[in-house]
Amino acid sequence: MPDRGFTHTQLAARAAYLLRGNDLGTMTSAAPKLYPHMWSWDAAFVAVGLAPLSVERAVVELDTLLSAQWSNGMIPHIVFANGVDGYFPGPSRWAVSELAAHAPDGVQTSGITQPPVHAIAVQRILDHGRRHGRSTRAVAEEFLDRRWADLVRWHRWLARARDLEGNGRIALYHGWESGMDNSPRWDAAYANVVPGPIPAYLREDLVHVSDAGQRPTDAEYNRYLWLLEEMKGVRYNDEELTTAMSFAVEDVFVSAVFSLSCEVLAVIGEEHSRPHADVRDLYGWAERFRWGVIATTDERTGAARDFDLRSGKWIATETLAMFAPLLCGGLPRATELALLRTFEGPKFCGHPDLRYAVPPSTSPVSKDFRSREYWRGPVWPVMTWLYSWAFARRGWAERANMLRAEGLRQAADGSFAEYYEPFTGEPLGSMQQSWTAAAVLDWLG
Ligand code: 9WN
Repeated sequence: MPDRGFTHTQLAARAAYLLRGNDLGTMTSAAPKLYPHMWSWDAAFVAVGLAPLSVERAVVELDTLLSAQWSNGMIPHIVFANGVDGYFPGPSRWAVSELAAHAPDGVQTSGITQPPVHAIAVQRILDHGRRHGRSTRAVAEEFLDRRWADLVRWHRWLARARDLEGNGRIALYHGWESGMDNSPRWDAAYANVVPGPIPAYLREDLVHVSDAGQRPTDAEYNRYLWLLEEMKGVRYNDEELTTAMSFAVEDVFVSAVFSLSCEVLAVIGEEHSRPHADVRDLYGWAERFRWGVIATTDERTGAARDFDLRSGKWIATETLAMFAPLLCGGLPRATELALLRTFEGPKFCGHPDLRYAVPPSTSPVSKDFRSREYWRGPVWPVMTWLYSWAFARRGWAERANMLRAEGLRQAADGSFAEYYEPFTGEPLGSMQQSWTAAAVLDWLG
């Protein structure tokens, strides 16, 4: 039972009501005001939350996202809702329809990507499909038939276009691609981005989040937008991006997510008699990226690191990314236990001043920690969900349940905030955030 606020029954009802409220028809906005469009990894988590309510509606969510897939295989990070303004940078700033050879017809998208968590949603849809009657199960399986090739194309694009060295790590050309936009992970790489002339702009995010201290700074935004200009300069061409971008990092968290998603999809493929060659490729990528992640780790602590491709330097931070190997596995047992101890110890979930025992985005003992600033410290409930889901999958039921219980205690305030202040539990950023509601629905489903 929650220690304050809503009961689980009330919370589940409110979460379902929230997703209904954010439903634009065939897509769910990531949040009603701040993010009035579909975001790629949000859509996957939203589908996880929709699946226990309606497998049919969860399928629609992923169908909408995949209908915006680029012809090279990339799933774009934003699919813009028709006729909806209110987010910057919008379609005209990205200009992908005019510039990018691979952009889809008839739908407006951004020109970058986001973490590949979609296989998890597919798995949840199939699971819930099995639990319901024959017709619901058929909806889930028909979805898999219809979209299998697109899902494999998406994974193949990541493995080919974003792992040029073949070292099992995904390269990113924008912090937004990591989903952890202003994490201290990217500070050094961004320090080397020198913005050139940027067309004038107005930040819409600050209209919706009145305390600017909870959002990235203007200096950060200038760099974010300069990177768009660099991409536009090469018409979003995959090959040219590799040299044109002044920001290029190997993201260890995304690489671990990719490894685990490849494995999830491979297992689904085997169970549903998908082409043998696809299943073989997926297992191959799962393995390659697992070792890519493990190669970044510290021998003693097991902590994983990102890599700055421009400066040629490792990036070691005390952030959620250091736990990447816990998602995909591969560490020697003793090292894995050491990393789990760090996750559960005073640097993260076990910090004595935390309101709830859930992992903050950046460790409160890190010099980079800021308790209210976006990805520099606050707790993101959807990340608690991801780690609890991954722990359950790895066979650590008790650890998974602990995260779930603490995540639900935090959510009992009913705000479904985008992120929370770790010590006070104050909800921050956007309220009514879809993926926060989705996490709660899965936990209570
Ligand atoms: C930029 C939608 C997205 C999330 C990201 C989160 C935030 C966007 C922004 O919101 O990013 O993509 O405008 O700040 O960092 O993870 O997908 O919820």
